[in-house]
Amino acid sequence: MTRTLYELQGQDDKRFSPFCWRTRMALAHKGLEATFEPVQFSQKDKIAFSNQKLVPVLRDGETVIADSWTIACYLEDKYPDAASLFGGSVGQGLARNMNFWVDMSIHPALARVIVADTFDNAIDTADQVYFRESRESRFGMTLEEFSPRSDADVSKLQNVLSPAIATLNVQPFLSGDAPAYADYILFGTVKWAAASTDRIVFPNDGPFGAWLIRMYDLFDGYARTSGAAAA
Ligand SMILES: N[C@@H](CCC(=O)N[C@@H](CS)C(=O)NCC(=O)O)C(=O)O
Repeated sequence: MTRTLYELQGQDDKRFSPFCWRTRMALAHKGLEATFEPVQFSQKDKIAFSNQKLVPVLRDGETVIADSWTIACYLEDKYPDAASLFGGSVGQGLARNMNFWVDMSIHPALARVIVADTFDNAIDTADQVYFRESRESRFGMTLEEFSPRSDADVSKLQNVLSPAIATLNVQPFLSGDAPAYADYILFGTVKWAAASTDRIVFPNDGPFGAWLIRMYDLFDGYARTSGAAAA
C-alpha cells in the first residue's frame, strides 16, 4: 500500500512545519514507512484532493486525512498492533489537551520570538510574498514589528514553557517513562524554531535540554537526519 505524507517545504528544502513534524514522528513511532511529498505554500494544487488548504495531509492507500491531530488518531485506530501513540483513551484525552496547549499558548509566544527569522531563513523565495502578506494581515503589523527578536519575548516563551520543564524535571518524557504523541506535539514546535533561527529560544540545558537530546536520539537519530536535516 502506498503511504504519502504531504508536508511543507521551505528554503533549502527545509521541512519546518511543526504540524508536519508531529506526523513524521508519529509515523516513525509506529514504524510506518512513508514517502514525503514536499508542498510549498504556493502549491495548494498538490493537496487539492484533500479538499482543504493546509498540510500535513496523509494519503494512506485510498484514505486521505488532513490535520495532524486527526492523522494521529487515525494512525492509532488503523494500526493498533504498532506502538501506541497515546497509551489508551485517558492518554489520548491528555494528549489532546497538550495539542491545544501547544497550539494556543506555545505557538503564539514562539511566533513573537521567531516569525521574522522564519521569513528570512525558512520560507522559500517563491512563498515570501504570500507568507508576508498573509501573516501581516493576521498580525495587523509587519513581521518585523510583530517579531522584533527581543530577549523579553524569549523570556515570555520560556515562562509559558515552565509546566513542560517542571514535568521533565521529574520524568524523562512528557508522556512519562517513554516517548509518545504528547512529546511529538511539542517537539514539532522545537523543529520549527530550529529551522528558523540559530538563537537559543528553547532551553538547551537542564531538563528541557536533556529531553531534546533524547528526542533527537529517537529512531536512530531520525529528527537529526531527515527532513530539515540542517535544523
Ligand atoms: N491544525 C492543523 C494546522 C495545520 C497548519 O496550519 N499547517 C500550516 C503549515 S505549518 C499550513 O499548511 N499553512 C498553509 C497556509 O498558511 O497557507 C494541523 O494540526 O495539522
